[in-house]
Amino acid sequence: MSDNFTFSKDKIWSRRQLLQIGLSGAGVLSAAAIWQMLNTKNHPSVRVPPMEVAASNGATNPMQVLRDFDYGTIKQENGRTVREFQLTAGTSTIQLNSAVSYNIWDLNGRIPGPTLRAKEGERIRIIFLNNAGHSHSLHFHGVHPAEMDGIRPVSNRRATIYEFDAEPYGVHLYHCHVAPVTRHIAKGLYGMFVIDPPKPRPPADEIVLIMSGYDVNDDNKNEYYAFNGVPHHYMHHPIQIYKNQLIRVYVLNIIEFDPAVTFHLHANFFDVYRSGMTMTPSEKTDVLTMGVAERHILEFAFRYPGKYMFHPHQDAIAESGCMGQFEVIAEKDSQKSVNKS
Ligand SMILES: [Cu+2]
Repeated sequence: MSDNFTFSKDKIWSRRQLLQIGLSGAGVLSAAAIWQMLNTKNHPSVRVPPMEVAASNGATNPMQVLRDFDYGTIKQENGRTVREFQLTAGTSTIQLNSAVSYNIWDLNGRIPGPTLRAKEGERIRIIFLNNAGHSHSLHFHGVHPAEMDGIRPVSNRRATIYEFDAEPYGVHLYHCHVAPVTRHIAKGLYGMFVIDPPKPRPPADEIVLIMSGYDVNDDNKNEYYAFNGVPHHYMHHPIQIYKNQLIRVYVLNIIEFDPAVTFHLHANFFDVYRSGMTMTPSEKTDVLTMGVAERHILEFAFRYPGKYMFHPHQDAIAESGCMGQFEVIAEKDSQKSVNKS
Protein backbone atom coordinates (compact mmCIF):
# COMPACT_ATOMS: atom_id res chain seq x y z
CA MET A 1 0.00 0.00 0.00
CA SER A 2 1.24 3.49 -0.79
CA ASP A 3 2.73 5.48 2.02
CA ASN A 4 1.72 8.77 0.42
CA PHE A 5 -1.12 11.01 1.51
CA THR A 6 -2.60 13.66 -0.74
CA PHE A 7 -3.55 17.03 0.67
CA SER A 8 -6.66 18.75 -0.59
CA LYS A 9 -4.73 21.05 -2.88
CA ASP A 10 -3.41 18.05 -4.78
CA LYS A 11 0.06 18.16 -3.38
CA ILE A 12 1.47 14.76 -2.65
CA TRP A 13 3.03 14.44 0.80
CA SER A 14 5.05 11.48 1.88
CA ARG A 15 4.96 10.25 5.45
CA ARG A 16 8.54 11.50 5.71
CA GLN A 17 7.48 15.03 4.73
CA LEU A 18 4.61 14.94 7.19
CA LEU A 19 7.06 13.96 9.88
CA GLN A 20 9.30 16.82 8.86
CA ILE A 21 6.56 19.40 9.28
CA GLY A 22 6.24 18.32 12.86
CA LEU A 23 4.26 15.17 13.49
CA SER A 24 7.08 13.93 15.66
CA GLY A 25 10.78 13.64 15.40
CA ALA A 26 13.97 14.96 16.88
CA GLY A 27 14.31 18.46 18.19
CA VAL A 28 10.68 18.87 19.18
CA LEU A 29 9.95 18.92 22.90
CA SER A 30 7.11 16.83 24.19
CA ALA A 31 4.33 19.16 25.24
CA ALA A 32 3.14 16.67 27.82
CA ALA A 33 6.51 16.75 29.51
CA ILE A 34 6.52 20.53 29.68
CA TRP A 35 3.00 20.60 31.07
CA GLN A 36 3.89 18.13 33.79
CA MET A 37 6.88 20.23 34.81
CA LEU A 38 4.80 23.40 35.08
CA ASN A 39 2.15 21.66 37.13
CA THR A 40 4.70 20.24 39.53
CA LYS A 41 6.22 23.65 39.99
CA ASN A 42 3.04 25.62 40.52
CA HIS A 43 0.65 23.29 42.32
CA PRO A 44 0.56 20.94 45.25
CA SER A 45 0.33 17.37 44.07
CA VAL A 46 -2.93 15.65 43.25
CA ARG A 47 -3.19 12.08 44.44
CA VAL A 48 -4.52 9.56 41.95
CA PRO A 49 -4.96 5.85 42.74
CA PRO A 50 -2.89 3.48 40.59
CA MET A 51 -4.99 2.44 37.63
CA GLU A 52 -5.74 -1.02 36.43
CA VAL A 53 -5.34 -0.78 32.66
CA ALA A 54 -6.77 -4.01 31.31
CA ALA A 55 -6.16 -5.31 27.82
CA SER A 56 -7.88 -3.16 25.23
CA ASN A 57 -11.23 -4.10 23.75
CA GLY A 58 -10.58 -3.79 20.02
CA ALA A 59 -10.30 -0.09 19.36
CA THR A 60 -10.69 1.18 22.86
CA ASN A 61 -9.47 0.93 26.38
CA PRO A 62 -11.83 2.89 28.65
CA MET A 63 -9.34 2.91 31.52
CA GLN A 64 -6.80 4.58 29.29
CA VAL A 65 -9.32 7.09 27.87
CA LEU A 66 -10.22 8.16 31.42
CA ARG A 67 -7.17 10.25 32.35
CA ASP A 68 -5.37 10.50 29.01
CA PHE A 69 -4.87 13.99 27.56
CA ASP A 70 -3.11 14.60 24.24
CA TYR A 71 -1.07 17.81 24.55
CA GLY A 72 0.27 17.52 21.01
CA THR A 73 3.67 18.86 20.09
CA ILE A 74 4.71 22.43 20.80
CA LYS A 75 6.60 24.53 18.28
CA GLN A 76 7.56 28.18 18.23
CA GLU A 77 6.80 29.85 14.90
CA ASN A 78 7.26 33.60 14.37
CA GLY A 79 7.10 34.25 18.10
CA ARG A 80 3.93 32.27 18.53
CA THR A 81 3.24 28.98 20.27
CA VAL A 82 1.83 26.44 17.83
CA ARG A 83 0.43 23.25 19.25
CA GLU A 84 0.31 20.53 16.63
CA PHE A 85 -1.77 17.36 16.71
CA GLN A 86 -1.98 14.39 14.38
CA LEU A 87 -5.27 12.56 13.96
CA THR A 88 -5.56 9.53 11.71
CA ALA A 89 -8.95 7.98 10.91
CA GLY A 90 -8.96 4.21 10.56
CA THR A 91 -11.23 1.21 10.79
CA SER A 92 -11.49 -1.35 13.57
CA THR A 93 -13.87 -3.56 15.52
CA ILE A 94 -15.21 -3.17 19.03
CA GLN A 95 -16.71 -5.84 21.27
CA LEU A 96 -19.96 -4.39 22.68
CA ASN A 97 -20.65 -7.45 24.81
CA SER A 98 -19.62 -11.11 24.77
CA ALA A 99 -21.84 -11.78 21.73
CA VAL A 100 -21.83 -8.57 19.69
CA SER A 101 -18.91 -7.06 17.83
CA TYR A 102 -19.33 -3.93 15.72
CA ASN A 103 -17.29 -2.35 12.94
CA ILE A 104 -16.34 1.22 13.74
CA TRP A 105 -14.24 4.11 12.51
CA ASP A 106 -11.56 5.17 14.97
CA LEU A 107 -9.15 8.06 15.44
CA ASN A 108 -5.55 7.15 16.28
CA GLY A 109 -6.78 3.61 16.89
CA ARG A 110 -9.27 4.53 19.60
CA ILE A 111 -12.88 5.43 20.26
CA PRO A 112 -13.50 8.11 21.48
CA GLY A 113 -10.68 9.90 19.65
CA PRO A 114 -7.86 11.45 21.69
CA THR A 115 -8.81 14.16 24.20
CA LEU A 116 -6.90 17.10 22.73
CA ARG A 117 -5.76 19.75 25.16
CA ALA A 118 -4.41 23.25 24.63
CA LYS A 119 -4.25 26.65 26.30
CA GLU A 120 -6.34 29.63 25.30
CA GLY A 121 -4.55 31.82 22.77
CA GLU A 122 -2.28 29.16 21.31
CA ARG A 123 -2.31 28.41 17.61
CA ILE A 124 -3.71 24.94 16.94
CA ARG A 125 -2.70 22.83 13.96
CA ILE A 126 -4.47 19.55 13.30
CA ILE A 127 -2.95 17.29 10.67
CA PHE A 128 -5.75 14.93 9.67
CA LEU A 129 -4.95 11.79 7.71
CA ASN A 130 -7.93 9.83 6.46
CA ASN A 131 -7.15 6.15 6.19
CA ALA A 132 -10.67 4.87 6.93
CA GLY A 133 -11.82 3.79 3.47
CA HIS A 134 -14.50 6.47 3.14
CA SER A 135 -14.61 10.29 3.02
CA HIS A 136 -14.44 11.96 6.43
CA SER A 137 -13.65 15.33 7.98
CA LEU A 138 -12.97 16.91 11.36
CA HIS A 139 -15.23 19.72 12.47
CA PHE A 140 -14.10 21.50 15.63
CA HIS A 141 -16.40 23.45 17.90
CA GLY A 142 -14.84 26.82 18.66
CA VAL A 143 -14.18 30.11 16.86
CA HIS A 144 -12.45 29.89 13.46
CA PRO A 145 -12.71 30.98 9.79
CA ALA A 146 -15.18 29.18 7.49
CA GLU A 147 -12.45 27.35 5.58
CA MET A 148 -11.33 25.73 8.85
CA ASP A 149 -14.83 24.55 9.78
CA GLY A 150 -14.17 20.98 8.71
CA ILE A 151 -17.35 20.27 6.77
CA ARG A 152 -15.60 19.54 3.46
CA PRO A 153 -15.08 15.77 2.99
CA VAL A 154 -11.50 14.51 2.87
CA SER A 155 -11.28 11.48 0.58
CA ASN A 156 -9.80 8.20 1.64
CA ARG A 157 -5.97 8.19 1.61
CA ARG A 158 -5.89 11.97 1.61
CA ALA A 159 -4.87 14.42 4.29
CA THR A 160 -5.65 17.98 5.25
CA ILE A 161 -4.59 20.56 7.82
CA TYR A 162 -6.95 22.51 10.06
CA GLU A 163 -5.41 25.55 11.72
CA PHE A 164 -7.04 28.04 14.07
CA ASP A 165 -6.60 29.81 17.40
CA ALA A 166 -7.56 28.04 20.63
CA GLU A 167 -10.53 30.09 21.77
CA PRO A 168 -12.55 30.41 23.86
CA TYR A 169 -11.42 28.38 26.85
CA GLY A 170 -13.82 25.60 27.74
CA VAL A 171 -14.56 21.96 27.12
CA HIS A 172 -15.37 21.52 23.44
CA LEU A 173 -15.49 18.66 20.96
CA TYR A 174 -14.64 17.63 17.45
CA HIS A 175 -16.35 15.20 15.14
CA CYS A 176 -16.65 14.13 11.52
CA HIS A 177 -19.16 16.27 9.60
CA VAL A 178 -19.69 14.13 6.51
CA ALA A 179 -23.34 13.21 5.79
CA PRO A 180 -25.08 11.38 7.28
CA VAL A 181 -23.46 12.90 10.36
CA THR A 182 -25.50 10.65 12.64
CA ARG A 183 -23.71 7.61 11.19
CA HIS A 184 -20.26 9.13 11.08
CA ILE A 185 -20.48 10.16 14.74
CA ALA A 186 -22.19 7.01 15.98
CA LYS A 187 -19.56 4.86 14.27
CA GLY A 188 -16.84 6.53 16.28
CA LEU A 189 -15.50 9.75 14.77
CA TYR A 190 -15.65 12.13 17.72
CA GLY A 191 -13.52 13.30 20.61
CA MET A 192 -13.15 15.98 23.26
CA PHE A 193 -11.18 19.21 22.85
CA VAL A 194 -10.26 20.97 26.09
CA ILE A 195 -8.98 24.55 26.02
CA ASP A 196 -7.54 25.54 29.39
CA PRO A 197 -8.11 29.07 30.69
CA PRO A 198 -5.11 31.45 30.96
CA LYS A 199 -5.20 31.11 34.77
CA PRO A 200 -5.26 27.35 35.41
CA ARG A 201 -8.07 25.73 37.35
CA PRO A 202 -7.18 24.39 40.81
CA PRO A 203 -5.37 21.05 40.88
CA ALA A 204 -7.73 18.08 40.72
CA ASP A 205 -7.94 14.46 39.67
CA GLU A 206 -9.17 15.07 36.10
CA ILE A 207 -11.39 12.53 34.39
CA VAL A 208 -12.97 12.35 30.91
CA LEU A 209 -16.42 10.78 30.54
CA ILE A 210 -17.97 10.69 27.06
CA MET A 211 -21.47 9.27 26.61
CA SER A 212 -22.15 7.63 23.23
CA GLY A 213 -24.61 5.25 21.58
CA TYR A 214 -24.45 2.39 19.07
CA ASP A 215 -27.17 1.75 16.49
CA VAL A 216 -26.00 -1.66 15.35
CA ASN A 217 -29.05 -2.56 13.19
CA ASP A 218 -29.41 0.81 11.41
CA ASP A 219 -32.94 1.49 12.67
CA ASN A 220 -32.05 5.02 13.88
CA LYS A 221 -32.30 3.91 17.49
CA ASN A 222 -29.42 2.94 19.73
CA GLU A 223 -29.25 -0.60 21.00
CA TYR A 224 -26.18 -0.01 23.18
CA TYR A 225 -24.76 2.93 25.08
CA ALA A 226 -21.43 3.52 26.74
CA PHE A 227 -19.15 5.76 28.75
CA ASN A 228 -15.82 6.06 26.86
CA GLY A 229 -16.66 3.49 24.21
CA VAL A 230 -17.44 0.20 25.95
CA PRO A 231 -20.90 -0.56 27.41
CA HIS A 232 -20.96 -1.26 31.17
CA HIS A 233 -17.15 -1.09 31.39
CA TYR A 234 -16.94 1.02 34.55
CA MET A 235 -19.56 -1.18 36.25
CA HIS A 236 -17.18 -4.13 35.94
CA HIS A 237 -14.09 -1.95 36.49
CA PRO A 238 -15.00 0.88 38.88
CA ILE A 239 -13.05 4.13 38.62
CA GLN A 240 -11.01 4.41 41.80
CA ILE A 241 -10.77 7.90 43.30
CA TYR A 242 -9.55 9.14 46.68
CA LYS A 243 -11.80 10.27 49.47
CA ASN A 244 -11.88 14.09 49.87
CA GLN A 245 -9.89 14.60 46.64
CA LEU A 246 -11.31 17.21 44.27
CA ILE A 247 -12.51 15.38 41.15
CA ARG A 248 -12.95 17.31 37.91
CA VAL A 249 -15.03 15.48 35.30
CA TYR A 250 -15.06 16.65 31.69
CA VAL A 251 -18.38 15.20 30.51
CA LEU A 252 -19.70 15.13 26.91
CA ASN A 253 -22.96 13.79 25.51
CA ILE A 254 -22.41 12.61 21.92
CA ILE A 255 -25.34 10.15 21.83
CA GLU A 256 -27.03 10.36 18.42
CA PHE A 257 -30.75 9.55 17.87
CA ASP A 258 -31.78 10.49 21.46
CA PRO A 259 -32.55 14.21 21.84
CA ALA A 260 -31.09 14.54 25.34
CA VAL A 261 -29.93 12.58 28.34
CA THR A 262 -29.08 13.49 31.89
CA PHE A 263 -25.94 12.83 33.90
CA HIS A 264 -26.70 11.70 37.43
CA LEU A 265 -24.24 11.02 40.25
CA HIS A 266 -25.19 8.94 43.28
CA ALA A 267 -24.86 10.09 46.90
CA ASN A 268 -23.38 13.48 46.06
CA PHE A 269 -23.87 16.84 44.34
CA PHE A 270 -21.53 18.46 41.84
CA ASP A 271 -20.68 22.01 40.81
CA VAL A 272 -21.48 22.72 37.15
CA TYR A 273 -19.27 24.89 34.92
CA ARG A 274 -21.41 25.12 31.79
CA SER A 275 -19.41 24.30 28.63
CA GLY A 276 -16.37 24.71 30.90
CA MET A 277 -16.51 28.40 29.99
CA THR A 278 -16.65 29.91 33.47
CA MET A 279 -14.30 29.87 36.44
CA THR A 280 -17.14 29.90 38.96
CA PRO A 281 -19.91 27.30 38.99
CA SER A 282 -23.39 28.24 37.79
CA GLU A 283 -25.26 25.62 39.80
CA LYS A 284 -24.98 22.64 42.08
CA THR A 285 -27.06 19.58 41.31
CA ASP A 286 -27.04 15.79 41.07
CA VAL A 287 -28.89 15.54 37.73
CA LEU A 288 -27.80 17.61 34.73
CA THR A 289 -29.69 17.59 31.41
CA MET A 290 -27.48 17.52 28.31
CA GLY A 291 -28.56 17.78 24.66
CA VAL A 292 -26.45 16.19 21.92
CA ALA A 293 -22.95 17.75 21.84
CA GLU A 294 -23.42 19.53 25.16
CA ARG A 295 -20.48 19.23 27.50
CA HIS A 296 -19.61 20.61 30.89
CA ILE A 297 -17.10 20.50 33.71
CA LEU A 298 -18.38 18.92 36.93
CA GLU A 299 -16.52 19.13 40.24
CA PHE A 300 -17.10 17.16 43.42
CA ALA A 301 -15.41 15.25 46.22
CA PHE A 302 -16.67 12.19 48.06
CA ARG A 303 -16.74 12.21 51.85
CA TYR A 304 -17.42 8.51 52.43
CA PRO A 305 -15.67 5.43 51.04
CA GLY A 306 -17.64 2.99 48.90
CA LYS A 307 -19.00 2.49 45.41
CA TYR A 308 -21.20 5.15 43.83
CA MET A 309 -22.93 4.82 40.47
CA PHE A 310 -23.19 7.45 37.74
CA HIS A 311 -25.52 7.22 34.73
CA PRO A 312 -28.18 9.06 32.72
CA HIS A 313 -31.47 9.01 34.62
CA GLN A 314 -33.13 7.81 31.43
CA ASP A 315 -32.77 4.43 33.06
CA ALA A 316 -33.33 2.42 29.89
CA ILE A 317 -30.24 4.12 28.45
CA ALA A 318 -28.28 3.37 31.61
CA GLU A 319 -29.37 -0.25 31.55
CA SER A 320 -28.21 -0.53 27.93
CA GLY A 321 -24.64 0.26 28.92
CA CYS A 322 -24.29 3.95 29.86
CA MET A 323 -23.59 3.20 33.49
CA GLY A 324 -20.51 3.17 35.68
CA GLN A 325 -19.31 3.59 39.22
CA PHE A 326 -16.71 5.41 41.23
CA GLU A 327 -14.99 3.48 44.00
CA VAL A 328 -13.99 5.91 46.71
CA ILE A 329 -11.02 4.72 48.73
CA ALA A 330 -8.94 6.18 51.54
CA GLU A 331 -5.37 6.90 50.54
CA LYS A 332 -4.01 4.64 53.27
CA ASP A 333 -5.90 1.73 51.67
CA SER A 334 -4.02 2.12 48.43
CA GLN A 335 -0.78 0.17 48.07
CA LYS A 336 0.93 2.84 46.04
CA SER A 337 -0.56 5.95 44.60
CA VAL A 338 0.50 7.88 41.58
CA ASN A 339 1.62 11.46 41.98
CA LYS A 340 -0.28 12.91 39.07
CA SER A 341 0.92 16.47 38.84
CU1 LIG B 1 -16.99 10.62 8.67
